[in-house]
Amino acid sequence: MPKPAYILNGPNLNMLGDREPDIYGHTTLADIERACVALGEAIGLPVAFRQTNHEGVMVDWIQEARREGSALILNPAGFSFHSVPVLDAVRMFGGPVIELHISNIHARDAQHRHSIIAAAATAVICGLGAAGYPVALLAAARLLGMETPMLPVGLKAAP
Ligand code: DHK
Repeated sequence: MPKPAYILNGPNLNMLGDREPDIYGHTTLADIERACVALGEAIGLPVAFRQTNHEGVMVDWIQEARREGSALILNPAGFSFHSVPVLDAVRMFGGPVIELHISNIHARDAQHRHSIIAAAATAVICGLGAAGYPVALLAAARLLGMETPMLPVGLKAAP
């Protein structure tokens, strides 16, 4: 069994379902966690799923993921646009990093358009809503060299 994929969520994502549903939808973070844990069990990649509103906690968890995890799927939320500490922690990770946003940040207002974290990510997924999470998990498994029957065999996730 590989080390877990860490799926880490930044500020205000605990409010999913309630929060600006026209942008973020009605799915809660608990719904997303359940779906990811079930998918992880199905494909043989355990999942550690967490959310924090605190920058230092996020840095601690990314460092933990570096020691104890295999891949990092990160929705940095509001940290995306200014957090050098989160960026530095991501740069140290060493394994595949998928940055994830529920909304299409490129189509948002100026404040939500440019993620500084993206420069350190292996891949970025945005605009798929809650479905972006299982897509990211499958992509992480593929980047780890695992066989994921839900993704066509032969299509690589990297060059
Ligand atoms: C979530 C947030 O909280 C925003 O700060 C980001 C991201 C977008 C999302 O789409 O998941 O801009």
